[in-house]
Amino acid sequence: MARRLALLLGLAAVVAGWGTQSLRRPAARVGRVSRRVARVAMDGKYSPAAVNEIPISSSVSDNRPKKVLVLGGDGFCGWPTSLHLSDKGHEVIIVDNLSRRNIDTELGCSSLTPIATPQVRVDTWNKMTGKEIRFINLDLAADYDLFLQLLKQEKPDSIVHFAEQRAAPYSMKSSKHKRYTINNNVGATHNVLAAVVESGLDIHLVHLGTMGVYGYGNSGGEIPEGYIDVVLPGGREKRILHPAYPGSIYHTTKCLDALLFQFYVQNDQLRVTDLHQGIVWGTNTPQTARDERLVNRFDYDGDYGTVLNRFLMQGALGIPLTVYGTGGQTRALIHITDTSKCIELAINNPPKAGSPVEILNQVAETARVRDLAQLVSQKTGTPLQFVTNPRNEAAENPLQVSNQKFKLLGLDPILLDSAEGLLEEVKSIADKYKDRCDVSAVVSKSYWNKARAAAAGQSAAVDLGVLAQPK
Ligand code: NAD
Ligand code: USQ
Repeated sequence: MARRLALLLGLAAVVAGWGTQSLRRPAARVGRVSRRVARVAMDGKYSPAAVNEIPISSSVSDNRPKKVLVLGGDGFCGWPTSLHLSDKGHEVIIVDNLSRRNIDTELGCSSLTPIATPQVRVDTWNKMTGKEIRFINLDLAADYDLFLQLLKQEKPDSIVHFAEQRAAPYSMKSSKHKRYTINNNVGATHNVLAAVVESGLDIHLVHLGTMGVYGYGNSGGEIPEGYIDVVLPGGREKRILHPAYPGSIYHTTKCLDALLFQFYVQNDQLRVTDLHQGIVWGTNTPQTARDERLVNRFDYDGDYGTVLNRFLMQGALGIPLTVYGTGGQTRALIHITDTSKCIELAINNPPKAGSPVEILNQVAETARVRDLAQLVSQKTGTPLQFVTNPRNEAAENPLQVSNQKFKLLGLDPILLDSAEGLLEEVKSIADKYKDRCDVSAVVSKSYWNKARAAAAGQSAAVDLGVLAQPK
């Protein structure tokens, strides 16, 4: 009965025309040669204004092998990036407190793929390649003195900072989760900055931020890379950080991080690159695919699973595709292999000391959620299921994003249109490990506020009923 209802909902969506849009049609003009800059008029409102050429403002190309600390190197983005950097000849030291693995235990859910322990992962890679990745278990938000000691001892050229609680739904579950996310993320980032200053070393910090710091579609046009030119009251022109429009406590931590970077760069002339990354999809990279023990994490649950990977997993298992609201949310995407490549481009192009925080949009393209669902539905025959949105977000939004800086650095991003094989690969990984899937974990049980919880409560029985019966 519930399954039929889901099918009917899916069909209704298709009849309403939601499912028939081309995936590329709403996509941003990503990667144009110029970017549109918004100006704040005297009344404080944005209006699209001048077109402005912004090259990488201050970077110095430096392709020498480097010693790199990868903070959060046991995670979904950090692990493949560590392998990619090692593969390219950089010396990699992973720092991670395994909090993500502990959160799996808290949530009673684990990666769809069976990830090996950090020790097994690193040993496997080291034996296979003759290179050496080291692993250090350290809490960046708590173990300041140990981290400072590590910096002084190892003297890294670069730090890549992935080590934050990264799920928006997890950050909105309860006051406890909100407080943890703020304390962990802002605490870790500030400790890293303070330790770099105290060490006296010239270390380039590359941080993983998020597209969500900009909000989605609040720029009055294409989202520029970090900064926006405004005309202040009185007619004075100024370039400022793009205003922050976070949509969750998690996203708010990235906005707070951005202010910390701005302060430390100005006060201590640190070299900082902040990468505003879109939603990462995919699982394996050329390096993680080399051995089963190197397999990357695959989150599919309602808190940590991100939209396209969730849809591909749901499609593989015959679980109706959980489109929140109308699915009119447009978001930026990037494949995990490109994430690793972008990080290497970033560490090889550090900004000069004293120049503003270098901000790059780490995205390949944008797509609308219901179009992603439709794409997966066409591949798998699994219907869409429109469920009450647990999140407080715009039901429909356009999104245009500039990614010209990475393109200028040589990135040729993977696009969904030509990623048939990679989409198939994620689906086949989901299929391979489907016995590890806990279907009850698929539904999101995290609501942005009381009104969202109440609204979801009205339809929860239907949603749960459908998801309890995968084919
Ligand atoms: P993840 O949760 O898989 O990895 C984060 C890692 O950091 C985990 O291994 C965790 O144990 C570690 N960590 C967290 N707090 C720590 C602390 N205090 N001390 C030491 N280690 C700590 O997340 P991910 O998907 O790999 O994301 C990595 C970064 O990229 C995050 O900062 C995230 O905000 C950003 N990002 C991710 C995506 C995405 O789609 N996954 C998109 C945009 C940006
Ligand atoms: N969504 C669905 N159905 C689902 C899951 C999600 O419709 O089953 C919708 C959400 O409502 C949202 C969109 O898909 O509108 C994206 O959700 P998501 O969970 O894939 O991504 P998000 O919560 O934005 O967070 C992820 C990462 C985060 C990163 C961010 C980049 O978890 O670390 O910062 O993507 S961005 O979205 O560009 O800000």
